Amino acid sequence: MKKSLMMAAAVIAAGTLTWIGPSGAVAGGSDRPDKPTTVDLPLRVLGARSDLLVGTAVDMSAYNQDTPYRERVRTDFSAVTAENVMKWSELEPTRGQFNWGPADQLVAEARRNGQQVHGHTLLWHNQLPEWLTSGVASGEIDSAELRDIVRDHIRTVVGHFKGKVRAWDVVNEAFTDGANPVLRDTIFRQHLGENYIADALRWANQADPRAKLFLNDYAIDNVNAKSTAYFEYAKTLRAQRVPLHGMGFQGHLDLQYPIPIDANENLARFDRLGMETAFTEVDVRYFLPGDTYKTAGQVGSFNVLLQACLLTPKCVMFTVWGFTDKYSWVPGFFDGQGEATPLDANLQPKPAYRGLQQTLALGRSR
Ligand code: 9MR
Repeated sequence: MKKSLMMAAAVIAAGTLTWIGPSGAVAGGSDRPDKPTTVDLPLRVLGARSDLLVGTAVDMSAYNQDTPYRERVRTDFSAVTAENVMKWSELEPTRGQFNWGPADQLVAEARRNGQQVHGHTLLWHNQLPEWLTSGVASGEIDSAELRDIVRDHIRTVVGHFKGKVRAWDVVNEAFTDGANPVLRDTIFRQHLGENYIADALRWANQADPRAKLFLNDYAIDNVNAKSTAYFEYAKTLRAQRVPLHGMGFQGHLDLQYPIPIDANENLARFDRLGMETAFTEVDVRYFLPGDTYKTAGQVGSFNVLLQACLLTPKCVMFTVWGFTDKYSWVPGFFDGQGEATPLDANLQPKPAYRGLQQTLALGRSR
């Protein structure tokens, strides 16, 4: 008989039911908790134990018409990102006429709910106002004028939300994909020159010196050519004392591609540069219908990114790009794909949500 079994047998023979484990520890003693740890708590509560903001993108039309949706935003999340209402086309649909309403509402309610706001986004080649793109295309807006317009846009928007937005995605999706990523050939690069990102970061920093300034992109969750291009770029900008404080990894995963198992190593190198890191737009899509394999893949994929964040000391936020399948952007953009978020279309938790709770409950490694 093994020694541990002999010990247990001896205790039972002596008339007690106390279990003495192989290490000699007594159940209920200091190295085994009396009660199982409760993990069925709101994500924001579990994240707070690790100083981690748990965020979601917010769809403001859903927010204003769907009470259970609005309640979930409040109870489960400690950070919010506007899914659309802070983009240029939404904020300034007509030149010089600002539509602050929906973004102001989001910011005010976040403050009331004790949530941080992640600002998304100042410069992006998509969702630009028509007056801007057509003006540049026709030559009516020349390079010098575009520079003034971009500078004023950044100053106006960052200034408007000064002190209320924790961090800004200053430039979104600035690099191309493929084996040799380069700065994307956007109207900003064409007309403001190679240094437009440094200029944008400086303008944003002047408008709100306390806001953390991020670059943000997709397909950079693991170590690859594109994330390495960002790493080198960030190193160069920071060596030039350009105010770049953080790197945002969107985390739009798709189960047909390899899982980014080395996301932790990828984040670690940015962390070593002294930068904040964050997952800013996480979702995990697959081809419908779902099955148990896909469910398992989704649980694992969400967790690989969350674990990478918890393993990275300055990973400040883990944000999902929508928390319910009811309003996700995925089915509208990818034919036949969906179910990419942690709650189903009835706002009921899926296994992916339970997995996030469990990983958050484990906390950061020390
Ligand atoms: O989720 C957003 C969707 O509602 C918009 O129609 C779309 C327009 O381009 O943008 C989506 O959000 C994107 C985000 O702003 C940047 N990264 C990719 C996101 C998904 O496309």
